[in-house]
Amino acid sequence: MTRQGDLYEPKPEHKFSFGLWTVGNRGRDPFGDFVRSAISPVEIVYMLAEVGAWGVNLHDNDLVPIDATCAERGGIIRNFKKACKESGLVVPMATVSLFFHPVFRDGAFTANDHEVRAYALQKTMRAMDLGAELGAKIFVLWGGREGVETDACRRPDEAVKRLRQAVNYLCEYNIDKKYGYKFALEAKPNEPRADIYMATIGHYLGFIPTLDHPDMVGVNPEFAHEQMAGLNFLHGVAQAWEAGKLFHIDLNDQMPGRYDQDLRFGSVSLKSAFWLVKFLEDVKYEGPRHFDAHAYRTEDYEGVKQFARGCMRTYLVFREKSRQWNADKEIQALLKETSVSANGTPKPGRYSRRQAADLLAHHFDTDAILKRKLPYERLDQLTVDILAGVR
Ligand code: GCO
Ligand code: MN
Ligand code: MN
Repeated sequence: MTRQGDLYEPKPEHKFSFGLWTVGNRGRDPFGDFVRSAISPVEIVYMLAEVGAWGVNLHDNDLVPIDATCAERGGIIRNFKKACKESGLVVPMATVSLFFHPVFRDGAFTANDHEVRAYALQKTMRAMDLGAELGAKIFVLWGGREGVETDACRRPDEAVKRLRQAVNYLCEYNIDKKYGYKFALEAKPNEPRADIYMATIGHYLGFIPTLDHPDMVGVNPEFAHEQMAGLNFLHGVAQAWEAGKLFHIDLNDQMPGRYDQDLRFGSVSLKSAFWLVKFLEDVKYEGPRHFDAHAYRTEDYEGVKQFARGCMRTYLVFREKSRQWNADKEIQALLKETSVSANGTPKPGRYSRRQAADLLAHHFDTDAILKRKLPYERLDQLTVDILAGVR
């Protein structure tokens, strides 16, 4: 194998994971039926091992059918654990489906019907039991149905209160059971509801400090979700990181202004995907790199493997490109050039009266400041050259 080939080969230390629902996606959409036959969770585990993934994530009902008996549940878990052990895959994250069953048509934790809210909590606690049994340490909560088609349904601040109560309750359960989970809250602006509460990463970053156990709770940003809202994904991720809240990440791709596409990572937004990978590598993010995406509806399972390999390969290609970017002498010189300032300029740090007085008294030569160069055109073109492989 060539050295380059090796660089782009997924390894366990890269922490690439896929949900059972991602490679197991059978291509049904609102307009057409399944195009791929069903494959079992055990088969998915072996497929993921074959393509070189490190981890497999799941919703409770991806593994255990919602109507399974206790005995069936036990057998399913045993077989799944065995497959994971044999293939060397780990289960880093577990989650709960609070969106598929029709009972959640008006939401789960925020539903108006008290019984639905209680059922949602029970279902989540059981999903936490399942995840803990499989060794998961991250529990994702995505409130796909926590939203509205019309705001006549309820006051949105009431929804926030109900959500807070539910997350607080689950944190207590986590403590009580000594599961050691970190909860990662996943935002999305719409789909399946017309509007989903907690539309963006930022909404959740504002919500988390209002919880009883804020340290236990962070976010699970998803590329496509911020893209659907027309936002800069990297900026949301960076703010989560800076706040110590980047507990998990969902990587995929999405054309802005379209339906929820869940495309192969890096397949559309090459440059944004590059900046993201560069950020995660630069800050040494150590969590899973989870691909929450699925193959085109045109593919069979060979195509699904190509899809999965493609997600990981693109990540690793951009990781190398970001090393090249960081090592590029011209890029580094340009970066240095953009952050110089004249000697004798007051450098406001921590506030003091004395320092504030200096700053107030200082004369700024704005003409001189304006003469300094900000060569971002060149910097960006160098980035494009690197990505295009001509540098
Ligand atoms: C979506 C979401 C889901 C969640 C998953 C984990 O748009 O459907 O991204 O795939 O990530 O349910 O809770
Ligand atoms: Mn999604
Ligand atoms: Mn997701």
